[in-house]
Amino acid sequence: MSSLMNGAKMLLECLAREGVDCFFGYPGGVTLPFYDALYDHHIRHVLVRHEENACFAAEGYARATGKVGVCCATSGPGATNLVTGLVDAMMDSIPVVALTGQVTSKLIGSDAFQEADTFGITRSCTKHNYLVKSLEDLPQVVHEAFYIAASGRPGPVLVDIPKDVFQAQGHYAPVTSIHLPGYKVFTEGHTGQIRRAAQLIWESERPFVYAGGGIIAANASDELRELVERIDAPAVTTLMGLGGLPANHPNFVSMPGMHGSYAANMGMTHCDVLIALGVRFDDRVTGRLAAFAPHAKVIHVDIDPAEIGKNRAADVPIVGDVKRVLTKLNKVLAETRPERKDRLTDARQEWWAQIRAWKTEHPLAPVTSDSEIKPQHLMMEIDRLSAGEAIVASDVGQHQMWAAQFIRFHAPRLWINSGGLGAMGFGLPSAIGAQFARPDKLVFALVGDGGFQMSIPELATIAAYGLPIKIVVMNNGYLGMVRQWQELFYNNRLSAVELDCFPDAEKLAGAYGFRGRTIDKPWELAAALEEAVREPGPYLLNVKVSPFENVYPMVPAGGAINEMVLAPPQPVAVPK
Ligand SMILES: Cc1ncc(C[n+]2csc(CCOP(=O)(O)OP(=O)(O)O)c2C)c(N)n1
Repeated sequence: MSSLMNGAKMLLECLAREGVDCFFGYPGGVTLPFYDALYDHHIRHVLVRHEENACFAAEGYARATGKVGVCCATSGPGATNLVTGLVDAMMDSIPVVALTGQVTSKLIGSDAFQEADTFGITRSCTKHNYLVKSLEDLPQVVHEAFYIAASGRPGPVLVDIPKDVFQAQGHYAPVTSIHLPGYKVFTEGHTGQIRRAAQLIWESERPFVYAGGGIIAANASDELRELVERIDAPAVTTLMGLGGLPANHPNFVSMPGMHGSYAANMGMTHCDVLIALGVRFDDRVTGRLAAFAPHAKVIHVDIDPAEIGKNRAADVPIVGDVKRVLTKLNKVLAETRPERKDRLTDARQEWWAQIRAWKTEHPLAPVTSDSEIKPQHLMMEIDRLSAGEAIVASDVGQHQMWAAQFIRFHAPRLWINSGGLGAMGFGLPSAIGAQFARPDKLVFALVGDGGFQMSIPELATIAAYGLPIKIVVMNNGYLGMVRQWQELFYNNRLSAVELDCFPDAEKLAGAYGFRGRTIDKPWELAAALEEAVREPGPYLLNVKVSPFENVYPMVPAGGAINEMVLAPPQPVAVPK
């Protein structure tokens, strides 16, 4: 039997047994006993400057490693500040355990100081949540929370712990098994459906692979690569799936969807078999659903049965872990590979010729200027310096889309962004989490001038821990993505989008004790980024880019994905 300990120490014991090496949080009244126990514990606590950023940092850690990210907040305002991060983790299926303090059990429901109904508030934005009723329940609950967060379709789990539970004394009894009736994870995939999928693939003239964040979550990149090579199909990876197939792989087309490439969207539209792997047919990918992949039979593999048929009916539905399903599918494909001397061979060659033609007709073309820094130019320079290997944690907006288009990722877990929720303020704190998770990696925090100002307090965290993050602000002086929509769809009536005050980057960084600089000339860009990368510590590079550049291609809201606007309208030449 273990020694007598209080709930706070017991919680730390549980975290240690779950392999937690660091977590992100902010203390308060009811978590005092926990922070007291932490005082001489080996697990590293990272003090962020806002609880929302604790959750985003935990996500950054989880996204960079695949391990569960952990964050912690006090009751009331601390807990409610976590909500955006929890929704974000829920939307993107990121394994996070959030620990919150709660007022003493006997005060619950009395409108006590800093009481909030955290359990009720977070019910719909967590995969599961708990209010711990007694110390005896604590270890079981915490280990269950980690199990639920990481298993099946990953997601956030919140554990709300009243102050008296932290203070109560008891013995830690190791939890040897997790038994959750009603929580079933189907990992294997139906053998018959896998065989049907293989048959459909071999009969297909125009197969197309549509791979998403599920590939990253399931660590299924190798299996995905084997599949595309085995069937020699073109493949796209979604915003959430970038890096799931190396960007320099010959079968990789690019990202599909609202700001996807012409070839990716045309491939989706004209394929006859769509192999959808760990995706959820998000509206930003499908555009108008009725017009999405109209000729395709759909094979849909997902661990979450609720995703199958949610937006698009599947002809071959396969519920399972995409890694295990692909392992089996690859085996069946190897066994059933037909001898090919028929019309299918010609059809497949024509399909590849068509894909290549689409790629060359409308490539994601580099855009540069002699007088101003084009956003695309900035992304191409980051791409050059990262060489497919750096972590890029992005915020939300135009810069995020240009980054997704132009920065190439050669491995999973390098591209970190808020996909489903699109939460501004995500970039900087998620970079912090990623840098703690991967101290060996070059980490860029790529942010807009809007999102940067939402998370600016975290400069203190970066400075305090000396994190060598390269903060690159793509500064267009506007809430760029909203300005783009106002220009294109609201007669250019720019309403509340101008960011007319931005701090001096050198002074701002200097105030925190690290280096910063502003540039606005294209010839300064390469050297300035190189200088930032060479700097052993953090660096803030404020890059002033053309203010009115728009992201293209663009599928207008409600449009079909083959109805892309490829470039800005050209001015009509007036005859002399
Ligand atoms: C928390 C939050 N508030 C508002 C929005 C709506 N929104 C989406 S993109 C965007 C503009 C972002 O501007 P900026 O950070 O400067 O990046 P840019 O688009 O210029 O690259 C806004 C306001 C959001 N996504 N998240």
